[in-house]
Amino acid sequence: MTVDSTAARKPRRSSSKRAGKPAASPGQPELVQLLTPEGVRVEHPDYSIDLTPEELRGLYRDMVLTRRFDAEATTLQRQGELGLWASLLGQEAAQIGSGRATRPDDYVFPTYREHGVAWCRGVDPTNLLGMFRGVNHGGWDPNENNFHLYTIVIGSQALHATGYAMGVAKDGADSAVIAYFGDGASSQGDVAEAFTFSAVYNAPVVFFCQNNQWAISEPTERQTRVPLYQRAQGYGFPGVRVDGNDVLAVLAVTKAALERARTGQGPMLIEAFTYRMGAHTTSDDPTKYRRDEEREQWEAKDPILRLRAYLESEGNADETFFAELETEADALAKRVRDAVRTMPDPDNMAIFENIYADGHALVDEERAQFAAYQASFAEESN
Ligand SMILES: Cc1ncc(C[n+]2csc(CCOP(=O)(O)OP(=O)(O)O)c2C)c(N)n1
Ligand SMILES: [Mg+2]
Repeated sequence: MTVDSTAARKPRRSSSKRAGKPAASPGQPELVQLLTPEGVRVEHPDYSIDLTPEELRGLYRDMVLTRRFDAEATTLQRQGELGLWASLLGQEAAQIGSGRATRPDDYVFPTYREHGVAWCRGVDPTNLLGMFRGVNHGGWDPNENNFHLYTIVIGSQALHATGYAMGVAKDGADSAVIAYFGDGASSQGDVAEAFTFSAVYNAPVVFFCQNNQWAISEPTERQTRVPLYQRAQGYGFPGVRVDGNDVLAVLAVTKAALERARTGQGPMLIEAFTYRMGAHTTSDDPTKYRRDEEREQWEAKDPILRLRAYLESEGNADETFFAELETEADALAKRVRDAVRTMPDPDNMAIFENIYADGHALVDEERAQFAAYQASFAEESN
């Protein structure tokens, strides 16, 4: 799906600000919302935000470029250039809103799907692709942008983030840490342990759970009998559910949570209620376990469409802006394609590097075995 074809819809209602109770789906608890799916600006008693037209356009640009990058990566996988890709389609607001809430000195622990957060942290998108092409184990220096390497072991980064945050507190620094994980990860012991430790040590960490409704083929009702954000209460820190497709609400809520952490008020859990519009990864076929109607319902809540509707109805972005952004997205897509196709293959022996800081006898033995194995091919061909 290209950005422009999805973003062309017009707002369905006037966008004048109105105060009122935030919307909730039937049978679901209320969630923090500042922009309705129709692009109408609403107020929330606990969370407010006041952005300039330029800042609003900036958030829109971030989401459009991230979606385009993601679409390009999916296509590259289909063309055999990547081994695998985990798409963020539908989760742009959750990631851009929270990513833009962080300060450069904050530290971010992502899963494998946080391409939008990486974008906000300043990690070059092409660097995200090396691991998925199988030419490196990460592709960026975590300390350059305070953005840790992608973590595949579900939930483990919640503990890494908690330990890091405890260190931040011991250093007396006023930065915060944010850990991303999914609804499925919330069932992991590591996440429960992270909640316990962070609460007891009052660690400056924000737990950002993107509830995208699915953990591969398992729906959220297989993970929990209570709304996920309510779990925080049992550990002794606040939890909040935010409309994860509303970039303004996510930004406001995450800023507040990070500020709490920075000012010594301890951890907080944010449940960003969103939807994984695509497959779990390119190896997955969601038509085997979920209905098209479900996806269609969520398409009506598209994070990019609603911000576009708001920008247009307020006269804060014109056709030139949207056209230039499309050109910029095309250029980004081309840059990504060119970068992937020209990524050098790693040296065969590189796999033995960076395992132990000071080396290890077993690794040395394996390296020697592998070198001999490779040399045997040269002998055969002689
Ligand atoms: C410890 C561990 N168990 C199982 C897996 C296999 N696995 C990969 S992704 C995934 C589902 C994760 O779902 P969720 O946390 O909701 O994140 P999402 O993929 O939806 O963003 C599982 C079970 C894994 N990577 N690590
Ligand atoms: Mg999930």
